[in-house]
Amino acid sequence: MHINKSDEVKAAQAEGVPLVALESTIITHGMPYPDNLDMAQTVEADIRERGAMPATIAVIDGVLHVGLAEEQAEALARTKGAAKLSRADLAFAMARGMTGGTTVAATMMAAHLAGIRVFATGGIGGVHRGAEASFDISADLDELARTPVTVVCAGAKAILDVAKTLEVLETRGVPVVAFGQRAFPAFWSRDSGLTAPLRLDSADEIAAFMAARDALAEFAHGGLLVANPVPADDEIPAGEMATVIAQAVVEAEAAGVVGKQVTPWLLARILEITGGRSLETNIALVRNNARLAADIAVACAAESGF
Ligand code: PSU
Ligand code: MN
Repeated sequence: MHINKSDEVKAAQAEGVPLVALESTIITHGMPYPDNLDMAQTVEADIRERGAMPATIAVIDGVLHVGLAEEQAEALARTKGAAKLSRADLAFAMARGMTGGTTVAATMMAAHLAGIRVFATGGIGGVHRGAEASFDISADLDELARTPVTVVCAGAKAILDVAKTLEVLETRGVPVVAFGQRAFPAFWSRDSGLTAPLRLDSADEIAAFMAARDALAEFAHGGLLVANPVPADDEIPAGEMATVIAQAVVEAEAAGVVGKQVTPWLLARILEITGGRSLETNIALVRNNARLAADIAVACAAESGF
């Protein structure tokens, strides 16, 4: 079998317990060991605490897992040389018996296949700075346009061109909702300096929006992006991040980093430059997103009368 749901995920679906999908590139490529494992376990616990069931998605030895057992999560967090699997790579990894973390795009595909509507991550991929020359635009954006899953993130990573990322999302018809504020957040910072197109203030409001979108499902509408600002106590203000990011981006270019390596390389370099502070913020924002995603999944279940 190429696809495997964990027993816990199967039981949750049989009993109507709301589910929240989690990605795994953040485990394999987004953070160093053992912080990655710690983060993965804490985030799963956060979701359970809010009355939902986590389903971490990853490919292990060619099997697409929806829901990981503890030993599997631990092994994945320790794996050196795991692949980074986006839409284009998912079936290839399954055919070739590979092990890898799924990006936002591939996790959305797997979540939709498994009947999971809500997914929490850190920050989505987007339009890279200099994309007018490199054409480097994350497959996450196209996936959001096409696959009906609600993705809770802390905005686009500030290593990107956030304004162009919002433009592409608008062109592709993806609703972008800032949670509890007007500003579109920028991952480590609460405010990117740009206003989000839409704003909602509670999980119930988001669930109601999702239900209204379901009424238009015939038009094959895709995903919904919820941008949840990092808690104020954990943020690194945009002004401070700007110099760090600018330095990392220049260094990446000088080192000739391209393609899939760009995002992991920049995250790792920013961690070094900030002396680990960016990692603390990254963990805090993922936890914050997991809690909101769980609240949304619970609100959706109430809305649909479970
Ligand atoms: N959020 C994080 N850390 C990460 C990522 C998101 O806090 O490492 C990953 C996600 O899996 C996202 C990917 O899909 O970075 C984007 O990569 P790219 O720009 O190559 O599409
Ligand atoms: Mn890319």
